[in-house]
Amino acid sequence: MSDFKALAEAVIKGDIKTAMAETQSALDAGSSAQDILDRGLIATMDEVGERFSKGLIFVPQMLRSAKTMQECTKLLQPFFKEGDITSKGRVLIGTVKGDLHDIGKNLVSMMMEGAGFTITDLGVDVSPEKFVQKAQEVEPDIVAMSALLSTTMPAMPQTIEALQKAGLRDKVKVMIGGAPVTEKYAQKIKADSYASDAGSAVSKAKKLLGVS
Ligand code: B12
Repeated sequence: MSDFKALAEAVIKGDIKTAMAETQSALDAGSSAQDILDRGLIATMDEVGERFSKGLIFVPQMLRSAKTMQECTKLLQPFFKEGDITSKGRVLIGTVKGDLHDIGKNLVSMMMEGAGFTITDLGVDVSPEKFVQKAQEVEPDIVAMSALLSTTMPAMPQTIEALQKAGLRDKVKVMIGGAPVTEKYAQKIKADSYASDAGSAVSKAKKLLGVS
């Protein structure tokens, strides 16, 4: 992370102006958007999480760092577009009930949109009923769920069950992710796919739908 030290410090401090200027100057200096995202921003959010675990910072600081990261991400967004493409499929995405973390979910949406998927983003704290209701409306190819808390992960199988009860389970592929989620958990709850990051979410989504 050493190349992005000033950016990391600004994200940790929640200094939006400096962090955005550092992101822009890294782009101007030729760093790739992917590298800035992975080594500059996501790695720093891990550091923020560790500081929170150790009691060195609290929720307001974590929130400020999150806001700073999100503003920097907006500068990177144009670099993740794959060019002129027809829709590769429809994705309905949301952070599950009880969970307010949306940075990872937003990155997945952004990368998928850039790769040509049509995204309907339900936001955060999305109940199983809401997923079902919107799935009936937009008829997605993929229902994608994000969870960052071990306490909210059970909302994933609850949503899958709700899709099943509504007669939708055979019509959609279910994809899950988020820091505490694992491949093993995906298998256990009978999700169709799991991805550990936004880049592999795109390749796995393409694989699920058999598109390139
Ligand atoms: C920022 C943050 C917050 C912010 C969120 C702001 C926002 N708009 O998102 C705020 C301050 C609101 C917050 C609140 C809380 N948080 Co918090 N938070 C974090 C922090 C520091 C960073 C999360 C993040 O954005 N990471 C960066 C993104 C890019 O990574 P990501 O989300 O993992 O996403 C990537 C992959 O997982 C994957 N992915 C994600 N979603 C999906 C979905 C699909 C379909 C796929 C395929 C892939 C995928 O792709 C993404 C991109 O590569 C983490 C620490 C950490 N290291 O995760 C703690 C952390 C998640 N929080 C934690 C806790 C405890 C809380 C609170 C309970 C604190 C409190 N006492 O109030 C509350 C809960 C609020 C709630 N009900 O949700 C714990 C969770 C512990 C656990 N395992 O349950 C963590 C791990 C911190 C810690 N070390 O203790 N938090």
